[in-house]
Amino acid sequence: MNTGDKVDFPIIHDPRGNLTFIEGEKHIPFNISRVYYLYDVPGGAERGGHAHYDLEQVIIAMSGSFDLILDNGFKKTRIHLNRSYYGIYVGSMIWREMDNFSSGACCMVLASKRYDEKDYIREYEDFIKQFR
Ligand code: T46
Repeated sequence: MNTGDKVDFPIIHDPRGNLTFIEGEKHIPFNISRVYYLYDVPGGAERGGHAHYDLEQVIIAMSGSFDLILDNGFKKTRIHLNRSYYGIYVGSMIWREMDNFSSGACCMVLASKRYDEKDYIREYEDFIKQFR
């Protein structure tokens, strides 16, 4: 799986409301070690602005919408997320930013590892140095 790939999850359609489920190593290419979510994001706010040495993630718009900007050191891609039945795969060494959050947006992230500040590259210059 490549960074930016859309990952479609199963949908059980039901007149009572739809149901989607995600199983680690089956619907996404890693075991889920951590789940976190961003919510109550004020209008105009930006999140992200870093890369990870090792972490893999799948990013999902659980409600509302937002944009995910992915930068592999050579090219930037902007992806609009607005459904809870798919996610975007983000591999290691990708600079990511998120903006354009709608009101009520909730961004859920499935992560391959537990939180580790040492896995972050928080300065863009340090990130870009890895490719030059
Ligand atoms: C990412 C984007 C999409 C923790 O203590 N545990 C955690 O699991 C996380 C994710 C964060 N934190 C602490 C670290 C900071 O003190 O929460 C604070 C805010 O984290 P950060 O500024 O990194 O949040 P975002 O929204 O800019 O980035 C997050 C993830 O950190 C990052 O991995 O890819 O969401």
